Amino acid sequence: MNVYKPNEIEPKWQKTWEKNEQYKTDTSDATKPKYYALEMFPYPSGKLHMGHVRNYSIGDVVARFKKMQGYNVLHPMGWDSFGLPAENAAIKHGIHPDKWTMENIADMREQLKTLGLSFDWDREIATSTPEYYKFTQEIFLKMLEHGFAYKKKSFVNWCPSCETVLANEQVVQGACERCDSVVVKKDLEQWYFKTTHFAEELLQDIDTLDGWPEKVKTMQKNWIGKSTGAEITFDIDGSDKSITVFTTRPDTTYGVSYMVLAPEHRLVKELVDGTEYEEAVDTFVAKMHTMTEIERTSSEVEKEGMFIGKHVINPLNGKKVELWIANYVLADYGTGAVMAVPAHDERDAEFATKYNLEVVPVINEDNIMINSEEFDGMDADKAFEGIIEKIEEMGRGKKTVNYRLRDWLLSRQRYWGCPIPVVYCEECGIVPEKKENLPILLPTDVEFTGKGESPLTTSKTFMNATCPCCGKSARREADTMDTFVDSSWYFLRYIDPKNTEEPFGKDAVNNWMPVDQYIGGVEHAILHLLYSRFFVKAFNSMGMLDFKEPFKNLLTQGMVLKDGTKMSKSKGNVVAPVEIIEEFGVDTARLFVLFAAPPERDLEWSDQGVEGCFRFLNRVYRLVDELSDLAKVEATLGDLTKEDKAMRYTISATLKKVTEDLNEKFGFNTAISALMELINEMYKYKELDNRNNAVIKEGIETIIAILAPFAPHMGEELWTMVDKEGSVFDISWPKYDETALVKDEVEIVVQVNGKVRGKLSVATNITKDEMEKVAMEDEKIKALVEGKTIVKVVAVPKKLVNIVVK
Ligand code: ANZ
Ligand code: ZN
Repeated sequence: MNVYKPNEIEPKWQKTWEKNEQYKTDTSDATKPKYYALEMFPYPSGKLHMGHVRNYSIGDVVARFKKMQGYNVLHPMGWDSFGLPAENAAIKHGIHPDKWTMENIADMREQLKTLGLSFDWDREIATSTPEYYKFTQEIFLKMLEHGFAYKKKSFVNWCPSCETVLANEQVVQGACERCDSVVVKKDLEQWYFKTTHFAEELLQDIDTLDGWPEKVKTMQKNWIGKSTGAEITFDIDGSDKSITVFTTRPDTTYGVSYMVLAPEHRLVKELVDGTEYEEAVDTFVAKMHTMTEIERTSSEVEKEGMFIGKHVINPLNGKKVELWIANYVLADYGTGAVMAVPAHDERDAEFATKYNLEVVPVINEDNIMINSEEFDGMDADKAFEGIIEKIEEMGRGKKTVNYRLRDWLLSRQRYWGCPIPVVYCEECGIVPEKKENLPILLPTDVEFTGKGESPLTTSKTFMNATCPCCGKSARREADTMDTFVDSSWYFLRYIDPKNTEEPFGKDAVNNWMPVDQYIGGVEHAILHLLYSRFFVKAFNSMGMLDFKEPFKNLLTQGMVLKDGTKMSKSKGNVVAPVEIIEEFGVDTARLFVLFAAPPERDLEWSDQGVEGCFRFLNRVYRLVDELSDLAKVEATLGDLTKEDKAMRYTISATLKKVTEDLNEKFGFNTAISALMELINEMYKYKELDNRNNAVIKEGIETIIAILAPFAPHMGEELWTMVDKEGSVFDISWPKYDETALVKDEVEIVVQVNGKVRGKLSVATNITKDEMEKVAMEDEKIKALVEGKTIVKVVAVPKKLVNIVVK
């Protein structure tokens, strides 16, 4: 008798796989259909956590299952290795970010390898290596060339603690996503990607993503936030200047009783300069900069504003109304200006009440226009179109759509990111680096103080550059790219990781994209997924590839919780994967995270659950060990007893269920519980005196194949225990025997006056009459109906017979 020793068999199989290059993918092999399985690559923090174990275990089952189903599977892994923690380590411990990062990668790679994942390590990439960021820079230059990257000055989100700007997407409820500090607005010149160029496509194409969770699609739609309305231009009284507003309610234009500019609106300063309002406006604007967007627009917060001494003229009725600035109007939405209609807008109403401003209703309760000149009496919906037409005829505006989506602010005042490959030349202005000069390497003579400007400005070797255009000395761009730039194209690089000429070969990515299954945390539902979709659309429009969406199917896995909250260092409720692996082996850890909850749900950690999985694996091991001699020899089915048929039914039904669960809906937990039942049935069946060797063999082989994707080390071990050659992952996923699924007997229920009185086994194909006859002949039923009048008998095939008596 052998004993299950995961600590012996797991390292053994990992070595064998590595030696045999078991998971190396030949992407040029077109004899099999392709399958690209991808898990979001990790930031190399140095420590593997349970979230990783869950994410990669899910992906590994998918990859192994698809391989066994005959696909050419690509399953790569790499590192999202630029980022702030490395720089903070440099500031704190004086260790260079590159060294810190590379050591962490080495550590984490070793930890990942103990999980027995089927990654093709030959394709490993790290975004902080010059081999990779050379192409991130090349992509930036391409974007610049095509007008998809540009520089502009505007009010941007500034995190005072990280001392860097943040993209809108990185501000969560007015706070820095990373450090939680309150984000303030700063007027700075920054680099942007033109995500808004694809706003409509990004929105429309969401409907093609059938394999994405609805909730993620909704989040993306809301983030893009399309609203339809009009832009209307109001002249400023006594000036040649005008102000354009964006409104979703052109039908209310006759009801405008004042206008509001965002305090940061470019015109404000100009309009009040040298007037009696100047000082008060400056104070007000300064105060606004200390408030977050959330604070400013929250319905809880009191509306606040001031008149700035000017009036604007309503183009429709010539009415002069006051011009105000207020906290509730944002600079970067629409045009940063609002035509206020307190009769029909709640925010305006609140403001008008506070400051005693006029309220002019223009639509009555029946949705009919009033106080609107020639539109009076018209349905408001019709007036919506009518007023837009009139404004367009007058040349005072147009129908327009507005998106909440902003361009992606990509520059960061950080060191540990991809340098932006441009220089500033006094003669030539902003000049892109020449492609042959890439990569622009990060310098090593940098001081990390955590204060002030971008650390790159402290490096003389870096800052002093030559203008690629005129050859004179120039200053290099000191900002680096947001790390989301790195992760917006890594899935393409995996397909062609050794390409030294270009980021990726066009044919290669056309053949292998989209990713068939992408798996990662729901926290990336907006940022990373939207940016990656934008990159693919930009690449497509630049002719670099032919498809439009990167990820065909998306699974967003839930969190790993302990005692009801997310495992985290700060809460002190972390279970380290290594502890579990040392005690029970990695197959147990994998089985637990796959079994304890459906993948998209949160998973509550349970020590008993882990022990249960360990016991289950032991039970499988003992079963196979005991029956291995039988499973080794050839046998024929021959005549089958009722028990043989029942066992074969369970084997095939389990296989069918597991296949369906894995194919369609990530039913890992239900697949595993079906396997558990099969094991129970096998334990009973093997005790029979007249057990059939061929059935035993079929059962054992099926069990091993089903178990293998979940517990791959044990799968391989059991496979050799039954004398099979080669890897269990080189076999085809077994096909279930349809004929075994046809039961020739079913159990039916017999009722008397609706009460269940007995169960009978009958042939599946008997008629209703025969069913009734069998029921009436049953001894127990006979006794129950004796001496009574039979009113009627109802038979439902394969289900029941009901006898009504009086
Ligand atoms: C007049 C009006 C009348 C409005 C009415 C609404 C109701 P969504 O749907 O989110 O796109 N708005 C425009 N720009 C703004 C800004 N920068 N900051 C704050 N509010 C702004 O909202 C569009 C509406 O929000 C616009 O339509 C405008 O107010 C306001 F009965 O114009 B409305
Ligand atoms: Zn120059």
